[in-house]
Amino acid sequence: MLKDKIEAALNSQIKSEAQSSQIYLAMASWAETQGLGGTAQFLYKHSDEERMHMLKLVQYVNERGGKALIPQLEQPTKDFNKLTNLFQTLLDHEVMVSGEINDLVDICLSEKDYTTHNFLQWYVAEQIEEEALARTIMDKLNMIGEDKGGLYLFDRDIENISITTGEQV
Ligand code: OFO
Repeated sequence: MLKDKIEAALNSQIKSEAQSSQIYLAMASWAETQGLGGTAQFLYKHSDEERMHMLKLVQYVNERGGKALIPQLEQPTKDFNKLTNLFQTLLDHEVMVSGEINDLVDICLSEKDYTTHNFLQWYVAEQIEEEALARTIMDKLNMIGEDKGGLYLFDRDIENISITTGEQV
């Protein structure tokens, strides 16, 4: 059985993962309208990935005798201006989520909930991957700058980057 404090913290993370999915969906849609088809596909996959993070939490809370709350979400920004802004926002967002996961781990330790602590290790590893991938993408974009040919190749190649491993497939 989950302690109330753990249940509340997990429910708050459910909202955060759902909001991440929504934000990346808005980014994907913006990229699609800019003719950045590869970037759009990458972000659609990223949005799905975040929904999966949310679902894992929903099912875990319910399995442990808690009640998962399906949250109301805020409308994400719809204009990202340019690719570097978009991916910087994504990187900042992932850094924030990593902080949330760390706080959750901390709560589990202070409440001596080692089962949830164990469950969260998957999220800890996932955040390392997602942050690293977002940093690699930002490095590439900073290198390309305003070069149109470079941006064309970036958009073509990003479609084949796997979100979970960050590897080219
Ligand atoms: Fe759920 O990993 Fe990104 O936010």
